[in-house]
Amino acid sequence: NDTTSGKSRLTLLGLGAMGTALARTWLAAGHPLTVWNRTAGRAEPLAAEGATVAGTVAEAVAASDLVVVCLLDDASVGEALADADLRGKDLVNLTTGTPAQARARAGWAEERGARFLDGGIMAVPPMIGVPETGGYVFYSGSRALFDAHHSALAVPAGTAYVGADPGFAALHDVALLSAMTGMFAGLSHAFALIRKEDVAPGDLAPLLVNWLTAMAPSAYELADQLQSGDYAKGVVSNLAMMVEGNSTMLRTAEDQGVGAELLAPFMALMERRLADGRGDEGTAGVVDLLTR
Ligand code: FVH
Repeated sequence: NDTTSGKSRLTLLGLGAMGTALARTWLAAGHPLTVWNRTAGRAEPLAAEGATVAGTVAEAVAASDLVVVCLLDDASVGEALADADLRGKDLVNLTTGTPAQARARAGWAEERGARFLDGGIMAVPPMIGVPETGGYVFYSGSRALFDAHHSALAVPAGTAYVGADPGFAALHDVALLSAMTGMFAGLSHAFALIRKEDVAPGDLAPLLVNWLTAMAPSAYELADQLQSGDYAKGVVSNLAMMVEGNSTMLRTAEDQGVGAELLAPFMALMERRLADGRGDEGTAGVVDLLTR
């Protein structure tokens, strides 16, 4: 802890859009903050706001026990910290990566004498420091590190510790991002369907939001089926009915001059499961087909 402010001192490496947003929240909360960025000019506004700017990574790492890294990707983390002395440090990596990269980075940090915590940020920069937006960070790895620094880690966004396995934060992060990607694909297809019609995208948007919000709790139904092994449990709309509906969606796409490439892969998996005689189930069987 800093003796004057009572707030813990920390170092942040990386002042891109996300790093800068994080830095501002720690400064605003009174945490003594040392920052470093590869392109030094990006640190200047933060110096004016009270950050100490380190000229080198070594200097930045030496300044604090808690070192937070928010760089472009895992390779840039390895590059930036290649020669840093991490002995006795608590390293928190908020750089997006795969679970395998996080596990390897944890081993790498521990070999260098540091405790390691990985983080997956479920927020975009404008959500940082604005609790009402609901942004938060998944953390996994050293529980002792998470507990020791929780008050500082909780400043930019909410925190959710998801386990000692350092890969779990990235796993949860990527699972949520993958679901979001499916939603973006569905939205793209829906807007393409109305593109040449007298329907304003702005009029369709609230209908899409309401419909997707109403359908989102199906995640609970899927989870219950996957956990129980009973893929027909509680099914209201079964696969046989849904595959029939798919042909209407595909015919409409064709009539509207819209490509089916976003819908087709998922529909093909539903048809395979139906062909296996699973017409009374929902879509849980697709998860089995995807699992290699
Ligand atoms: N921005 C977002 O919406 C998302 C939200 C969810 C989480 N992501 C992840 O956060 C990491 C950082 O993202 P960012 O938005 O800050 O990214 P940039 O603005 O592009 O800044 C990149 C920083 O990384 C530095 N950098 C790149 N390569 C190296 C390297 N080899 N050695 C040292 N530093 C490097 C770069 O430095 P510079 O270009 O200014 O010199 C920036 O500081 C990221 O994992 C997102 O996926 C953000």
